[in-house]
Amino acid sequence: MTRVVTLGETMALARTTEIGSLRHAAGLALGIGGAESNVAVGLRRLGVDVSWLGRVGDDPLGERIARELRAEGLDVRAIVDGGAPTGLMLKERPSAASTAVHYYRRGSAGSRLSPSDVPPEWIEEADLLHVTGITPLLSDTARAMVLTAVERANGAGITVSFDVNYRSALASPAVAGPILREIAERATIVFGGLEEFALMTPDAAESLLDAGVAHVVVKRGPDGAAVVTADGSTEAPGFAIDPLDTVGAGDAFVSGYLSAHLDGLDIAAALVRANACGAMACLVPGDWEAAPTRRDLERFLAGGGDPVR
Ligand code: KDG
Repeated sequence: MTRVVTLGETMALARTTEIGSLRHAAGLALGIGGAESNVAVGLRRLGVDVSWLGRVGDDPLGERIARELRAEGLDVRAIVDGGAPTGLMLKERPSAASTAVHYYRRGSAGSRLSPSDVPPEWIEEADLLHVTGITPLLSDTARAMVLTAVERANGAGITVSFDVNYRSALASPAVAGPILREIAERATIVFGGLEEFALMTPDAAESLLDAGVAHVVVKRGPDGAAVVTADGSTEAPGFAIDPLDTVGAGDAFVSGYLSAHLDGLDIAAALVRANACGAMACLVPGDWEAAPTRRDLERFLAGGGDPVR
């Protein structure tokens, strides 16, 4: 049975293959990326059955997204939209220490997602719905779809996971704050960085708990993470690594946390798994490619940087 369902825009992703501005880059590597599908792949690699729903253009990039996600073992509901292209994201590393992302997604197929795209019972039959704050900022119909999905999950008593994932290129803080807050208040588990929580409300942890959120998970990047629940706060440090590409680390963290939650682990153990997944995602270029399997994870947690023979 599908345990987790998630929905949102996945784009083609072209990244420069060397350090240096896109102005001069000679080479681009083509892949795919989308916060929700990144989480879906991360969960699948950890052994969770996942279904992903999105819209892609009637073009080779859309086919690539569907093929790639299917190859990862997801149940893929890719609606082919003949009226709009697959969105594109370009990623450059202007210097060894910086990454910049450029979106070509306005009017994309993914931004045309709407409530009627979500099949009957698809959410109601799952254990957990995962959504992010990216898709609701793409368009009015995409926002309506996310809200409808969350309401359906609430109605069926399904756990709702929400990663705030604020993208300033999509909406100003003043516009995004209330939209993200509306979803957060209906979620069971909310993930975000401190600034993202501040965007929704100054006393986010307290007021979200009052609204019924069970886990407020604060991601602190290299410094680890903390979880606030009605019973108090639990913290865990990050893992010391030499990061190569931090984009997608938050999604891997979410996969680790949710898989541990579904496994019934306690919060302290879930945080260790989440932090390890986040750290591992930074070791390889690409937004999701380095998401670990259970075996990778065990080796990493055992401290294994040794060659595999
Ligand atoms: O979390 C990583 C994402 O940023 C990336 O894969 C693409 O969904 C994406 C976005 O909107 O930035």
